[in-house]
Amino acid sequence: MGEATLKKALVTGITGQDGSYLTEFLLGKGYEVHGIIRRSSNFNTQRLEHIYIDPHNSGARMKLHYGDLTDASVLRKWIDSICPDEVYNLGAQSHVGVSFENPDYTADVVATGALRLLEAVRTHIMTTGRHIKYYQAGSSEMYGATPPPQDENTVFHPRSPYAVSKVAAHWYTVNYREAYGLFACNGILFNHESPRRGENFVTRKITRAVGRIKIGLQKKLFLGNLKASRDWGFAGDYVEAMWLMLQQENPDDYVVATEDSHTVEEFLEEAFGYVNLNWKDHVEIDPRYFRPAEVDNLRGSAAKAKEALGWTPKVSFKQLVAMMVESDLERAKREKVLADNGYIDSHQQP
Ligand code: NDP
Ligand code: GDR
Repeated sequence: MGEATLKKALVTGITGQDGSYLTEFLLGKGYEVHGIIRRSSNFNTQRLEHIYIDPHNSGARMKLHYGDLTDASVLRKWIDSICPDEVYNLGAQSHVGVSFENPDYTADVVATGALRLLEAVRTHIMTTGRHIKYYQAGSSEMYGATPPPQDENTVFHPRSPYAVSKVAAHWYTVNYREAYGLFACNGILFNHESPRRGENFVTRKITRAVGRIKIGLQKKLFLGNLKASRDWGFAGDYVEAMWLMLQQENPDDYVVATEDSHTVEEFLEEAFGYVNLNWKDHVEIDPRYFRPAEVDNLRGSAAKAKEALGWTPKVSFKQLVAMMVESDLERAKREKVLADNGYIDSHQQP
């Protein structure tokens, strides 16, 4: 494919779990991928290292630009100078628990951030006459207190500042589609995990601990509510659904889920059981991790995505847990070598 014909995607949140899988996927499809990254005092591009090619190399098809969803002018600048064909808005303060502690910031990034990006896309289209397709990273958290199964017609009842902000971003997206004819889609994605999942989300927190406990680097794991149920899928499967939404003839909203749900306790059993440990010997409840309002039960119905997009999840719950435990076991083994040789403090828990 010649350079002139490369499709261009702009991804916010490229340094996150989904950003890294989506970038791999889009590069595989022949796209040039532009990502917006935040300035940080430490490098925050670890999840992209394996696909990074120095931009001085003419073969580099992933390009990173500094920006922030709280800064409208920089979003407009990158949309106008990159001229993407597709924009994926994955950037977010994505931790539900943290959103209770930083509600104002969460709303600024998640809700108003989406609005800023939609405005940048709209004004670019208006002034250039070009086409841009927009994907909004919606969440099953928007359903909150509404019982399962949840699909595209289920009433939203958000239970955290994060979820309320995602509902606002959802409706901004619908509004820009209806008001301005934007090709804008909401993916309502249920929880999806991977070995690249942030370490303070419950699945990864558990599998990190399983690896470290098995290898003798840690004894206890402190958790909050074990009774909540989640519909957990594999992030690598879910990014394909994002792309598929933007390849349809018309823009629409889709639930993406496995349709299978498990409690945190069941995740513990599966993860500790995988390495022949009993979670009850290691887990302690710390009320610090309870949330002011909890989402008890999420299980999606992805019939529409299956029918219209031809999408199906490939990785089962058991396979997902095994993938994450195996990866974190290997990581713990490497940490053990460093700890035994005095390079890191083995008592320092992640
Ligand atoms: P992560 O938390 O792993 O990644 C979030 C990304 O957003 C990171 O790249 C982060 O940058 C970036 N970011 C944070 N704040 C800002 C900001 N102010 N400006 C620009 N970028 C910012 O999330 P996931 O990859 O798991 O999720 C991707 C998206 O999908 C999020 O919007 C999330 O809310 C949503 N979602 C996720 C689900 C899941 O189960 N994973 C389910 C449903 C929706 P940095 O690396 O610098 O922190
Ligand atoms: P969630 O994911 O809130 O569903 O949001 P998380 O893994 O944080 O919590 C899942 C459930 O586990 C319970 N829990 C704990 N959670 C954390 N983080 N830490 C703990 O120690 C702990 N103990 C118990 C929680 O109370 C909750 O019930 C994720 C994020 O990726 C969002 O961005 C995304 O929108 C939704 O999934 C779908």
